[in-house]
Amino acid sequence: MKSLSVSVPDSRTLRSGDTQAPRASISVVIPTLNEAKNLPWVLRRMPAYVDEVVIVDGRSVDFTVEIARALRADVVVVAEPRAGKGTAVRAGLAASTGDIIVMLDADGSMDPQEIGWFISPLQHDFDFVKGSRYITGGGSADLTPLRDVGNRALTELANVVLRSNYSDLCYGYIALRKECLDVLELESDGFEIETELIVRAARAGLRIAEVPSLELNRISGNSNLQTFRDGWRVLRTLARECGSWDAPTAGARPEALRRVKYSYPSVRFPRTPTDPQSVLAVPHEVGELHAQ
Ligand SMILES: Nc1nc2c(ncn2[C@@H]2O[C@H](COP(=O)(O)OP(=O)(O)OP(=O)(O)O)[C@@H](O)[C@H]2O)c(=O)[nH]1
Ligand SMILES: [Mg+2]
Repeated sequence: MKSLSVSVPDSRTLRSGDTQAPRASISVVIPTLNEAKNLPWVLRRMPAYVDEVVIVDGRSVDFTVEIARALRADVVVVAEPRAGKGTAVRAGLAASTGDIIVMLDADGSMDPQEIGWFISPLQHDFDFVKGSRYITGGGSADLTPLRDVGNRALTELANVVLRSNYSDLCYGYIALRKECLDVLELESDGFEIETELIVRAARAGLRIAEVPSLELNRISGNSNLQTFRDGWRVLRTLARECGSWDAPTAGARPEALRRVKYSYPSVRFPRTPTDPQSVLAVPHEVGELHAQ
């Protein structure tokens, strides 16, 4: 009997001239301010299909940068001495080279193992994907009752003004296509960068999806967010954005985003149990840094 053999081309061996588009590359941008104790957990849970990790630091007085380098030799470190999460995020976005950029925090509250959930809608023609702690499958161990009420109120307000149906405004686990950055013209310096991103994405007509995300407790150290100060900044940003920012695309999905030059990685979505303590051990060389 004749046997039938089928050969499937391996994308790594495709020669130039082959029609298959290159795989989209993924960058992860992480602003860090004294996160030396938390970064090991975050970097160890980074999925293997992430091509580039960019940390933005310039103000840490612990060993955040050294630990990042010890754990991931190819980490890109962007120095940003000016204060503010927004300033850091903007510097990181500008420095990252991936076709897809994911933003997450360094304190262990956002699990890199969820990145696959964020990539999936991008594979299906969405431009901008944000995490939500309020839809089925999402949740938070970190939200205090006061912040929960404040966030719900701000989300409602944003939805009325934007005629959108976001479920979670003040949450910065976001993935987007790099082309979106030109459209969004980001300028915020503080925590309100998340509001700016989310409001402008809606006003610019991007295709937006929300995916569930489980926010965990910060592993160690103190939050840099102040509920009333930053809540007020979010409100002010919301007012400013809806009043004065003119979306360059006036609500129509930008032409540039309709042209996809790459194919998306076929990612698996692991959901391993999340136990920060189990992966907190710091490798030998980093332990020595602490001892100095
Ligand atoms: N480079 C840099 N990173 C910052 C700065 N402020 C905050 N970050 C980082 O931004 C991320 C979010 O900051 P957090 O202090 O955790 O604030 P939050 O997550 O909004 O608030 P919590 O829910 O209370 O943790 C963390 O990774 C911080 O290290 C800053 O001024 N510079
Ligand atoms: Mg945090």
